[in-house]
Amino acid sequence: GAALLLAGCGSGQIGDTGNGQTDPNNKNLALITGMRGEPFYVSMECAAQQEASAQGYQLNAQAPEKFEQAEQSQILGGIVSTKPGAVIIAPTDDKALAAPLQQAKSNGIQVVEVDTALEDRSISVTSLSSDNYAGGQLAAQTLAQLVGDKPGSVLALNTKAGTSTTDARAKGFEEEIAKHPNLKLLPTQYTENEAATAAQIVSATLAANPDLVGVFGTNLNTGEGAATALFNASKSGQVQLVGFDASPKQVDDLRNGRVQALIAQNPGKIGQEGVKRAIAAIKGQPVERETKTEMIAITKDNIDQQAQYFYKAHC
Ligand code: T6T
Repeated sequence: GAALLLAGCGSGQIGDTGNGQTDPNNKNLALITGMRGEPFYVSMECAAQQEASAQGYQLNAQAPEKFEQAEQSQILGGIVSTKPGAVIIAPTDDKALAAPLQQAKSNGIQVVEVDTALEDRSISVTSLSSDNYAGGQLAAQTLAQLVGDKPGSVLALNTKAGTSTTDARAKGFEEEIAKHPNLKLLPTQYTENEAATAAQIVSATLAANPDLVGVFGTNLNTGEGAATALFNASKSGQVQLVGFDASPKQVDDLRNGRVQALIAQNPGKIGQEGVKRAIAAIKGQPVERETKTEMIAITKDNIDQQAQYFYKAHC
């Protein structure tokens, strides 16, 4: 492996520009989100498009059909061959996307991470996301407050192992729940980012643990699936459900009592800032290495004041 890599170095690999330099006048940007048509990424993309056109840049936005690294890598490969000045990307796996993104970088393409990030911090020029660990802690505090002193079991639903954001949320949640002795944390389970899988896991957990008092869904699909399962078991409002994100369905579920709290992110801000950073990086200007955008806990009590945090299903 190593010898092959060395042999290929600087000697005209596919798509190689030869010098690894970014043309400061390149006006083409690419945005690769984690999944097509999903409101978190739709909100990010709408804001990114707006910022790009305001600054006179073209933004080519693409996404895999599912939150899936193989398809995302393929899309990235296609985009690298079009030589944009920067690729703004939400990597769907914190390791698998490292090699193709390193390849992009070697081709003179600035890499900007939005939402998710690689474990290897040396490839991107900047990373923008919520403070996901803190978001998990906030979810645990919110859940503990909703449950009160009642003793019982609590379940966290993660998505896919290797997703930087939801891994950090699950960790923050687990470490914070440990501070509440009345709450017994069940082993965290993975939904593969499928609502139906989340629903199955919640149904099975209810059957096996009649003392279940709380569930945390670490992202949109996972929380939506958990809400469905609790509703079908007539447990809405008895088992407290804290979700992450604020899709139209999640907001409806909060209003109609199928969900008790949502930790909302600001995907529009991430998309807009991502474009600004990408443009600055193309021009060779300094950019902040890492920035955390705000989150907020939305409950029935404050929902009417938080409409600016609701995600969009389309621009
Ligand atoms: O929660 C967001 C995002 O932050 C996460 O990285 C992946 O899932 C979402 O896109 C929601 O589906």
